[in-house]
Amino acid sequence: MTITVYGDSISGNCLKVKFVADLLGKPIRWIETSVVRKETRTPAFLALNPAGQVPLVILEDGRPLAQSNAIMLYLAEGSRLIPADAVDRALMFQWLFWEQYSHETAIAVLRFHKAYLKKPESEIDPALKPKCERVLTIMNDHLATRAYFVADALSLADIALVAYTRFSHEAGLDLRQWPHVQGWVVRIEKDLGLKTALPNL
Ligand SMILES: N[C@@H](CCC(=O)N[C@@H](CS)C(=O)NCC(=O)O)C(=O)O
Repeated sequence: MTITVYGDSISGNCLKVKFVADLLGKPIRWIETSVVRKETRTPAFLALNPAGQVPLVILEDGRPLAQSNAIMLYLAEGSRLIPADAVDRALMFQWLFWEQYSHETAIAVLRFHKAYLKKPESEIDPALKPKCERVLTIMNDHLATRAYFVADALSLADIALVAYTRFSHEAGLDLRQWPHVQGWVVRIEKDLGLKTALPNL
């Protein structure tokens, strides 16, 4: 049976689910659910996910599952996207947790405020931009000597991290300042069969 994905196509968290499903050849039924139009806050949606957030999937047996990284882990179980070695797998989790705690809360939030809520600079938390810059510097330093985040191969760590990094320009960040990150974004997009989202490439 096909799983159903409630997702918003502007959301990196939701696109992570589509990237993994497409890469592994798993069919999904996508139900477009707009965050901006508050379709995640209707009584019908809240009955499925009380957190009022996408992505949300309805699994083959009817159980709902939320949280983008949990959904990716479910879809990728037993695949090459999860390292077999225990330490490499733990390192993948390290980056997945960091992505949710430090990366998504900076780049995705700044992008949403600027590109979708169209907030003037004066209404945006001034701490967000330096936080994004620190995140990109950590990634750039890591990628200076590596093509992928973990174990020299594409893993869920790359997919989670690329989801919003490829839209950094929409948060007012120019990836030319972080050249290893820029090169890695293009590499991962290619691995995922995506046209680059980066401007001027
Ligand atoms: N940690 C969650 C974050 C989910 C999330 O923030 N979803 C946003 C879209 S990217 C949303 O549904 N926002 C609607 C709302 O909070 O009302 C995940 O990774 O799935």
